[in-house]
Amino acid sequence: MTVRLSHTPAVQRFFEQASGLDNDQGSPRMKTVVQRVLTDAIKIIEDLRISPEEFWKAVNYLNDLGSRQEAGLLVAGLGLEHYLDLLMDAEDEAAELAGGTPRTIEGPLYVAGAPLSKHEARLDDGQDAGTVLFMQGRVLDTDGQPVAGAIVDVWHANTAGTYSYFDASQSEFNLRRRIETDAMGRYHFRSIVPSGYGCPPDGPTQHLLDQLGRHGQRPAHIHFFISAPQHRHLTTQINLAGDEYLHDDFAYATRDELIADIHFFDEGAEGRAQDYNGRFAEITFDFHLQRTDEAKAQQRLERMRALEG
Ligand code: MBD
Ligand code: FE
Repeated sequence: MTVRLSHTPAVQRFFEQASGLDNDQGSPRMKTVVQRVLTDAIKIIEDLRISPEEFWKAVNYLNDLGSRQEAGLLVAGLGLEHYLDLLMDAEDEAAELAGGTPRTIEGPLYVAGAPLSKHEARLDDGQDAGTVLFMQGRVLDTDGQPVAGAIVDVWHANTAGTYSYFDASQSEFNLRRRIETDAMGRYHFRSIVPSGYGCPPDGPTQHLLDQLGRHGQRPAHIHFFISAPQHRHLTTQINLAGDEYLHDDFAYATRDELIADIHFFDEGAEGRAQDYNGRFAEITFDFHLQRTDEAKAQQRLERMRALEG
C-alpha cells in the first residue's frame, strides 16, 4: 500500500505556511523557491519511499559537506555546474550571442586578488620541482582584432593537484596571477606543468561518487577569467591534451575548443625559451572575447569566493 499525502490541500497549505507565503514579511523570491523545494522534496520522499533513516542520513551528509567545505565540489561532480554552462550557452544561442572561446566551469578553487603584472608573470614560487611551463597567447575579439589591456586572471594546481590557499602548505597566491595584455593583446607566463585534481578520498564528495560507481578525478587543466572593457567576461579553462582523464573529467569541464596541445622540449633545446636551458613544456593558446556594451556582462558572475568582497 502506497500512502500519498503531498497532493492533499491540507499538506499543500501546510508547506505554504512553512514557506512564509501566508505573511507579508521577508523575501517573495525566497518564499517561492523554498515552497518549490519543499513540495518537490516531499514528492521525492513519497515517490522513492525514502525511509526516515535515509532522510536523516541525508541531513547528516549535508552537515559533513559543509564542515568539509565541499558543497562547491559536489555541485561540480554532479554535473550541476556544467549544466549552468549548458543553460547559459543555450540562452546565448537564442539571443544570437554565440561566438568566441567557449565558457566552462569556474570550479570552487578561485581566490580573488592575485598579484597583477603587465604582459608577463612567473606563477610558481620555485618550491615545486615540476616541469617548467611557458604559456603564451593573445586575447582577441571575435573579429580577430587584438584586445590590449585585457586582464588574464589565471590559476592552476601544483604537481600534487592541489591549489594554494586551499592547500595551506603552498605560499600565498602560488600559481595564481593576473596579467594585463600588451598593445598586441599578448600575455605570457612561466609556471610549472600542473597535475590533475582528485577529490579528497576521505571526503563526502568522494563517498557519494563511490556509491555512484564514479571516480573523482579531473584532467590537468588551467583556469582563466579573461576580462576587458567593452568585452564580455569569459570564465574558462584549458584542458591538457594527452591526459588520461581528458574525456573523463568528473566535473565535465572539457570542451573540444578548450583542449590545449602541450609540447615538451628536452634540455638545451636552443632558442625555444629565453633564459632557460632545462627541460620545459610550452602551450600557446589564444582567447576570443565577444564585444558588449552591457556593464554587467563585463563582470564575472556574482558568487562567494575566497578573499573577494
Ligand atoms: C578543480 O580543480 C576544479 O577545477 C573543479 C571544477 C572541481 C574540483 C577541482
Ligand atoms: Fe581546477
